[in-house]
Amino acid sequence: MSETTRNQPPVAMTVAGSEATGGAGALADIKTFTSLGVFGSLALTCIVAFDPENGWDHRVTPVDQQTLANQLQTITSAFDLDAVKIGMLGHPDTIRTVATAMKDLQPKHLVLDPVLICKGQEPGAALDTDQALKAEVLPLATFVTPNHFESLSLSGMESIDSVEDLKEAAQRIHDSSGAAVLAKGGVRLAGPDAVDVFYDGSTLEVLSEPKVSEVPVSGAGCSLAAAITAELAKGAAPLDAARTAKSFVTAGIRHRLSSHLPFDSLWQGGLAAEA
Ligand code: PXL
Repeated sequence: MSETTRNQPPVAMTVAGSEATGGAGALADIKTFTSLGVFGSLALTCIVAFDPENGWDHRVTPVDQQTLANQLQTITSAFDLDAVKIGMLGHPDTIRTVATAMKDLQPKHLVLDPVLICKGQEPGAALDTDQALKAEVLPLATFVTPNHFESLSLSGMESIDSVEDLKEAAQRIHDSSGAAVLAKGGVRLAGPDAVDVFYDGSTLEVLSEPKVSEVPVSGAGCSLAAAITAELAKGAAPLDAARTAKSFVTAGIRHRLSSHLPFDSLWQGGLAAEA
C-alpha cells in the first residue's frame, strides 16, 4: 500500500547480530535509526548472549544461512532501501550469504562496520572472518568505519599510534576499497581528544571531540556506523553524515548506562536529552 501524499521516513536495513543486553549490535542500530528519524529493519546474523558466570564471555549462536537469506529476501522485497548497514557477521558462511545478497541489491549506500572481534575477545579468533570480510564485503561497501584494531587489519600497518598514522590508515583503506572511510582512534590514541579521520579520496578531515571516558563504551562503534547510515538515508553527504554521527555518539557516551556488566553502554537518547 502506498500513499504518495504522505511524508514517509527513509528506510534503512541493518544486517547485524543481536547482543541481548541491547548495548551493542542490532538493538543499538535500530535505536539509533529511530532516534535519527529513520525506519529500521533487521536481518539477524547471530545471537550473542554474554555469560555472567564466566566473565561475561561471548556466547555466539549463528543464525542458519537459509533463515538469514530469507530475512534479506523479505526486507529487500518489501522496501526500496535508502541505506544498508552491515555489522557483526561473525562467520565466513554468513559473509558469503550477505555478500551474495548485496551484489544483487547494489544499495546506493552500504555502510560496513567491519566487526572482527568484540571487546574482550582474542584477536586470533577472527582470522578467517577477517579474510572473507576483506575479500567479499569490503569491495561492495560505500562507507567503512574501522576501529583501531580493524584499521590495522584492513590497512596492513604494523602500528597506529598517532593521528598521522590514522590518516595513513584511512588513505590506505580507501585506496584498496574505494569506500569513504572513517577510521576511529577512540580511546586507543593517547591525548585528551577522541579523534577520527575521514577520507573519501578527495577530502581528508580530522574529526575531534574531547574524550568523555578513557574506557571503551559498548555500542559506540555500532551506533556510530548506524548513525552514518541513518544520515546517508536522509540524504546527507558522507562527511556531514560522519560529523552528525560523531555528535550523536559523543552525547550517547555522555549519557551512558552503567550496569552489572564490566563496561558501560551507550545511550542513544543522549543527544535528545541534551536538546
Ligand atoms: O560492538 C561490536 C558488536 C557488534 N555486534 C554484536 C556484538 C558486539 C559486541 O559485543 O555482540 C552482536
